[in-house]
Amino acid sequence: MQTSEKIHPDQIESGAISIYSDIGPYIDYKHGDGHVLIDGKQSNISVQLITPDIVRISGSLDGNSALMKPSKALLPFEPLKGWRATESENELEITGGNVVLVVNKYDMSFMVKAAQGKQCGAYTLSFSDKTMRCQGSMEDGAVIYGLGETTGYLNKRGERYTMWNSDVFDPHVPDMESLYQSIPLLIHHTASHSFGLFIDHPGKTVIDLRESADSYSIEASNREIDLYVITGPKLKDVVAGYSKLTGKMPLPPLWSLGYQQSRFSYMDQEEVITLARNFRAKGIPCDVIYLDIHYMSEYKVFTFDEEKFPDPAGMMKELKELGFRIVPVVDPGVKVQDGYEVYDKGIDEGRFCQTPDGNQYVGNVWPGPSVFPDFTNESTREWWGAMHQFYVDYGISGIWNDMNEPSVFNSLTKTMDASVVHCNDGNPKTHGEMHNIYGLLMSQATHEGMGKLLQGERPFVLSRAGYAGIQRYAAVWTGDNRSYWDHMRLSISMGLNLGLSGVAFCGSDIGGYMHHTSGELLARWTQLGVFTPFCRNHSAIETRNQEPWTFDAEVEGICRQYIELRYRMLPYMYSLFYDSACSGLPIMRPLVMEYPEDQNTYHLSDQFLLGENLLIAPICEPGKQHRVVYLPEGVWYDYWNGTRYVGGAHIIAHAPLDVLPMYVKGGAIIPLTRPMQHTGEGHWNYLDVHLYAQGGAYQAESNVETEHRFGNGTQAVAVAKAETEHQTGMKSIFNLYEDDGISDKNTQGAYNIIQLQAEESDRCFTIRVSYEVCGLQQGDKSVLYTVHHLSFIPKAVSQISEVPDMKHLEERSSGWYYDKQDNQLYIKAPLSVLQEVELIARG
Ligand code: MIG
Repeated sequence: MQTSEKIHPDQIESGAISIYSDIGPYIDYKHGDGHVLIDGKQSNISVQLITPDIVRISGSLDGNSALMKPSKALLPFEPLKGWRATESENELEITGGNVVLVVNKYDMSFMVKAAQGKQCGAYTLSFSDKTMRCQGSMEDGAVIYGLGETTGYLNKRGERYTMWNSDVFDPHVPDMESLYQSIPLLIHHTASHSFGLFIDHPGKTVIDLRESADSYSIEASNREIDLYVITGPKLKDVVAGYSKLTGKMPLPPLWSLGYQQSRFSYMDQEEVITLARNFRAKGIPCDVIYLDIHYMSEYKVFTFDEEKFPDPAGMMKELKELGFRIVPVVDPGVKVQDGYEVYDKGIDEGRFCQTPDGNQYVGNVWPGPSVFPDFTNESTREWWGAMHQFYVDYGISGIWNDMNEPSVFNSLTKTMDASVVHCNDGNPKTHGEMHNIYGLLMSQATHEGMGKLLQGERPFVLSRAGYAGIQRYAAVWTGDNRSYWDHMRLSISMGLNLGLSGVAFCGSDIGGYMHHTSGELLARWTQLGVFTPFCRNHSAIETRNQEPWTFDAEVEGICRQYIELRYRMLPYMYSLFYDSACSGLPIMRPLVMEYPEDQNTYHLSDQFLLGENLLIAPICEPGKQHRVVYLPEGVWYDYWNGTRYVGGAHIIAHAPLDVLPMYVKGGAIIPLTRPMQHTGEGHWNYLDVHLYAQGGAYQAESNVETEHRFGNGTQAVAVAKAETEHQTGMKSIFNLYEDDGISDKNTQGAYNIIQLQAEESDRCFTIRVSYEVCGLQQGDKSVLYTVHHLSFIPKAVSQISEVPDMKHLEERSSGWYYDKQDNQLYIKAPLSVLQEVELIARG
């Protein structure tokens, strides 16, 4: 702990100020193979087109910038050809694809413009002894998103971050400029357009959005700088464009979407089995139990402690019968111990990182003195990957990579020495130059290795550290948070910016890791956590237990209810995961992504959308039962009681402890299934499809203050009738994805896409369902459609007969029933691959 002495006026260190010089003036330019090389007095910069909308600008003080190699964050690319250059007295203008670059000859600062002349920033490059710096313009009123895993709020303007993967056990407060992941992506957003700037530098990079009101600076600790401008113009284009550079999350196995339980540590085999039995006895769905470091013998990776886990195979067998998977932690540090196979082999084969004088680099971690694989070599990644046979033999298909910043227990740098050498497949670099990518390469080794060993099954990897592109190999959790309400709130903005930075599969320790959670906090955090892509409850050694039943019956009931809701929502969730795997867009997304022109959304750090149409607004403070929720344009319904709102307004949600404020947009189609104890298979024989009509006409301009009513559906309908302007022909689509949930056959076409369509017109509501893609043979499904908030009373549904009540509907394979009280129309009809379904309800 520090005291006030820290700020003793006589001991304040004055930071050394670096003097930066311009890289210009301009000398000349020449066309190269897929690039333009611009020579300046101090540096040369090269310009390449990666896609018609993404331009790479590399600057080098010493070498030829056109030869600079991108880091392993990037997917391989071939620059496009066809730059055109025109020179005037003061400027060089080069045009390629949809991008125009205007270079000022005086100092070689440049401006990037996109199609339709949209400005994508003005940039000045400069340098000092060992650093290159880029200053980028920030427009008035612009907000800045991205930057991966950082503390703070959604908008990063006014903050400063250091990209340097760090094991931060101290509380994650705004002063923490570095956390475990480094994703140097800035997204500049205004109502008119968005663009992104990605800085590919796995060494230390300082990004300062605080010093100046109208510009930010990026300092890369290197004599070169490598920038990518992603021109947008929409926020979604930027995120999708970034995912073209750094890749997308592969669709994970369905079980990794289930609820997961962890603790540092479940100490022995008996405790693990008892935990699993407890979940089933209490009827709380769960798919995964984590094994933290105590499962190992002397913290040696690829071992089981023979005393505490005497029969891992037997344990795995029982867990399998109960429907559980195990995900063990695997750290990079390998214990220095003669006779330990991993160590011996690694030394023989030269697998570990060395110091510049050719000795093994040894650092202290859990096992004591340890050596660290040099994951920058492909052969070492393969070696490491293949060793996972040890886990696969026990039936394990998921691995948890921790401490891979890498974290080293030394008080000075807390990581490997910067001088440690990485062989990097024959292009050696220092650890200082590659630090931020170490964890990604470990997860790559793990993911690729497991992928091979599992022979057709999809692996799951969870990683603490990462760099741009980590999404290709691992899901990410946000490390050692605390059981603070503030950290629950923080997990939302962290998840949102991770999602905007390409990492769709992310989450935080539910309930909080350090500190002692409370029943109320656990209930609220579980409500939030079941709507984050990665859903795991985890807590630290010596903290109070926080499994769902460790408080009272009320808390347990709330946890069960919401975890069940997650399982019911799996068809919806899994489809969002599939979308994300195709588009690179996040699953949990900030409202600004869907409503980029609505300035009310720009700073929303405590509510989010799951997909496009489901709005989640958690309660993040103790003792609170109300909160303000912003509903953007359109019609919204309270998920729980159906109250109808016209958006573009702030409302006050009432949320007793068992209520998570959730809103569904008019037009939404949300497919659910029955709750289950674990995920099992990825296709659903029973679907419960909820369709939300617009609830009658609405006036886009109308003021919600006078519009909304708390209460039952009757009032809501009355409100709807009072409105005059009719919206007709509303049409919406949801693509429901299903596959076998586990194998990689999905990548060879073994999946189905069931297209659900709803169309609303005057006194008519039509549902159409068809198999858009049918690559997986399936039996018929039983589907119950619930249409909420019809604007008319249905008299008939085409080709389906009416039944007198819900009980009759349950007993039959088809029929319809209209519940006047709730204004809900239920239609039951089988769905088969062969036949398209068309259901028309008329009033
Ligand atoms: O320095 O493996 O963030 O989730 O329980 C602690 C023990 C090492 C840090 C991880 C945490 C995990 C813990 N690990």
